[in-house]
Amino acid sequence: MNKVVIATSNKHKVKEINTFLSSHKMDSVGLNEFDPIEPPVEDAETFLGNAELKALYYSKKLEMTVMADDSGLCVNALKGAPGVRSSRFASENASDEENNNYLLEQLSDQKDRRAYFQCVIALCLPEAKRIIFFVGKCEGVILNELQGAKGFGYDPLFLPDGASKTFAEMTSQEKNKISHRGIALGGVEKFLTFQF
Ligand code: ITT
Repeated sequence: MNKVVIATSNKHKVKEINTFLSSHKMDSVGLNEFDPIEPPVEDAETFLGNAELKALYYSKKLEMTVMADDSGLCVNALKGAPGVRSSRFASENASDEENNNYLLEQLSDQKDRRAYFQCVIALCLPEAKRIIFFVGKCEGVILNELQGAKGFGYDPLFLPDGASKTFAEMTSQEKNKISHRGIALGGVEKFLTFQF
């Protein structure tokens, strides 16, 4: 297997994926090592649809094996929102801080704080004309206030089941052990290191 392109423009995802791949001795390259590519419009209604469109888009442009991640937070009391709209929950170009504050507002009178993160990784193998999906889910609760300064997105509000600290209080290694992304990456690793 040649190098895998990590096809995301989110530097926090790159960090988590690189942490995982380097500790599993797998070779990867980021989009920053190529001429700039305009990101695709993510207009699918599911994580799987968006992961697929990103993987196909970058694999066509680069003609290499490409891995794309689509992920987000699904909150029970909000009927699964923000879901695929996680990065633009408060508004189209919202910051993480605005999204977190908006989420707290939406949940201000809610007793049910259960939520989960979902991740779909699409691996596109151009030479085999195949696309393979890997999924990961992490369940937990949304806290009443931000806790921790690491990570990104909704990490400071998310306390995973069985953990004593939020994702934003964990190192990338700690987060990868239990996170939606870490679980999906475990599937990618098993697949890529399988001896055909
Ligand atoms: P790419 O499409 O280029 O990969 P993106 O940031 O737009 O980058 P997504 O469309 O998958 O990626 O949106 C992911 C959003 O979901 C992200 O901005 C966060 O708000 C949230 N999210 C996903 N995984 C997360 C995690 O591990 N921790 C916290 N928030 C996360």
